[in-house]
Amino acid sequence: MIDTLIQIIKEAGEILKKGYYTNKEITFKGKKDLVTQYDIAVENFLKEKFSSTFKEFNIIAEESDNSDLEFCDSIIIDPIDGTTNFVNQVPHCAISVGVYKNKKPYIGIVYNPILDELYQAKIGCGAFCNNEPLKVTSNKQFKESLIATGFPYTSATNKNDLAFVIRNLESVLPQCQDVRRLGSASIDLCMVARGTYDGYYEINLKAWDVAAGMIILEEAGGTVTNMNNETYNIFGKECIVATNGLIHKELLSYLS
Ligand code: LIP
Repeated sequence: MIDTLIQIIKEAGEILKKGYYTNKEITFKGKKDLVTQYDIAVENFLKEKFSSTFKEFNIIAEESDNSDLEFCDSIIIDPIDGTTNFVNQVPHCAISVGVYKNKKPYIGIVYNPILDELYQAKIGCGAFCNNEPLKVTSNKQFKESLIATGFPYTSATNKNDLAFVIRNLESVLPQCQDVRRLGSASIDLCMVARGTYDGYYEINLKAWDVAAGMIILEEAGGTVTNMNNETYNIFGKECIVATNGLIHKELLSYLS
């Protein structure tokens, strides 16, 4: 299954790449939440190919109405994770595809066609970027850790969400090496997996932002939980905390 998925995702990457270098029609789903005709085109392409090839799976996708779908044997798609980057030609945007069987993680693929980086993992088989094995850092020192985060779109309209961002930046930033915000949750998780970042946290993510990246990170030896150090629910409105495992408890201790 994984080889066919990769082949289809690489074809979809050509649509993303074409859009990246041309003018886009932008519409707003929310005050900050953008969508372009390329998000729709990539999603439609993937849905058509996946539904004819993998008939036993239903497809949950960012730009679709998923209300009558039950999560079980599911392919979860974010056609362009990092749409604001895509619109502004910041080269951190990716097609994210997570495959779940009986609600359990099975395959994760995150493809950034601009940098031509394809991250992949299948449960029990390790994680790879362009076929090179991925491994989280072995850093135990929080003060030497590079931590990534994200700012939820809802911080424009919800004071509590904005307060969360500021409060936690105030508590994490002085304790670590530095903080990054690249604007694509799926890539952020892969960058913890490849050992670029030591940890990452963010609130209000959707299942399609994290479904694939979580599998890749866990297969690279990382740890993913919610803020209470419990199993992260991809459909819950929780804070995701994703690390190399070694700094996990310390990062959790700074978050509130
Ligand atoms: C985005 C993320 C980004 C996060 C935003 C949003 P989109 O996904 O990956 O990092 O901060 O809240 O969810 O909308 O570009 O697919």
